Amino acid sequence: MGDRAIVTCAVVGAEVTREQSPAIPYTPEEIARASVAAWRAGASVVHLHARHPDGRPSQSAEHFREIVDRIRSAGSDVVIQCSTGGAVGMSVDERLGSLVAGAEMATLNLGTLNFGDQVFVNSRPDIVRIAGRIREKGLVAECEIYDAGMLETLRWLREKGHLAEPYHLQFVLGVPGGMSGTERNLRFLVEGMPEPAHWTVAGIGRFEMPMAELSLKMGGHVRVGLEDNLHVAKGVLAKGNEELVAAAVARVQASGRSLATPAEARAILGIGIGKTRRTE
Ligand code: KMH
Ligand code: ZN
Repeated sequence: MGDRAIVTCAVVGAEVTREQSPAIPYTPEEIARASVAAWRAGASVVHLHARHPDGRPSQSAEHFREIVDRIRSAGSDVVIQCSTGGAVGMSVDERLGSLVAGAEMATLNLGTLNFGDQVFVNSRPDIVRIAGRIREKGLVAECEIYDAGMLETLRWLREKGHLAEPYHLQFVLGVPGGMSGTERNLRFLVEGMPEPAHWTVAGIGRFEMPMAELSLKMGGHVRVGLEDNLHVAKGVLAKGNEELVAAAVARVQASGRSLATPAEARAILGIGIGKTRRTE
């Protein structure tokens, strides 16, 4: 399955608003519909955040439960990954609300960084606590890495036994305050992984598609979606997540690799049928 490429769609995030793009989904129904559209376009994993109906970020279990149930009721077998990052300023307790029944993966942010004009706080005790909860719930962790020092935290977590197998890395490049989306940075990070792991890249804003192309060339996977980038071309808003997924799928095809189905993504990422426990 070495040539299979996983496309993840980050459908909404916590920051982007409908004032910036009318395509941003807010309600659980809209987020589920956007997720199913992304899956139909070729995404095998969806990265989920939730919102209150007025657009404010939410990590409420009730919202996540409704999104997950609606995705499954629509007949989609997409891999469901829930954010434990939430939004800047949320407490760890609040952030952990997303780990509901039906989630298969969860993000684990490996450090504190400036996030635009704000600070996204992930102290080492916070990370250990979130990693513990992900492990308890039988979910597969995706470690979010925004800066080189976070690879040292990854190494430390592994040495101390805080991070269970399987885990998977995501390099998030282009957040103002983190490493930028350059070839040099991605190669440096991939070479610095403590041991071989599956990895993917989320290029933020204009870095989205160049990083997707580079990742595909280097053997990595790809994340796109409105959480990371609103545009399909300079000054042209995407009509929906599915347009960004379609652009990523075209790049997978152009790279000579094949698109992983959700079942293949589960096999690659070590998400076992029946292994992921119900969480409530
Ligand atoms: N909203 C960002 C502050 C994650 O999903 O785990 C954090 C974030 C990362 O989006
Ligand atoms: Zn996110």
